[in-house]
Amino acid sequence: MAYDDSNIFARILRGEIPNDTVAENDHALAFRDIAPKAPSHVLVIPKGRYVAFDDFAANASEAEIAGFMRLCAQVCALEGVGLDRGNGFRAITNAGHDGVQEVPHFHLHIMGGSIMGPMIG
Ligand code: IU
Repeated sequence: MAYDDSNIFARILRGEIPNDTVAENDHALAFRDIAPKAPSHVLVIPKGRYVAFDDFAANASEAEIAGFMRLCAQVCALEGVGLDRGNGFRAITNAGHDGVQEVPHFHLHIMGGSIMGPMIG
């Protein structure tokens, strides 16, 4: 699937749409999900043009992958985000049709602040 530059996260990265940023580095941006499914729900996205997890994992540079993962770690540890309580969290990514991915720019959901429900549903 070709990358679509009109997707909402591409527009957020271009500064066309506001977002509630919690952390950022050269390669990735973390912001609060607009419709949280947990008390704390943050999305981490690469700044590069990657459609989904498999595209990112196959094609991103080592620096992009490291930058993305380090930002995830930062989000989990940040005070005020709600994931740093020592109680754990869930990190998932939806990919493509069967994964019910709504926004075609790779993103990791990091959710916590309460016990998560079943994975399938
Ligand atoms: P998905 O993995 O592509 O299904 O999830 C997309 C998420 O993006 C979903 O949780 C939405 O609430 C979230 N989101 C957002 O944070 N800001 C937006 O403007 C839009 C969707 I559209």
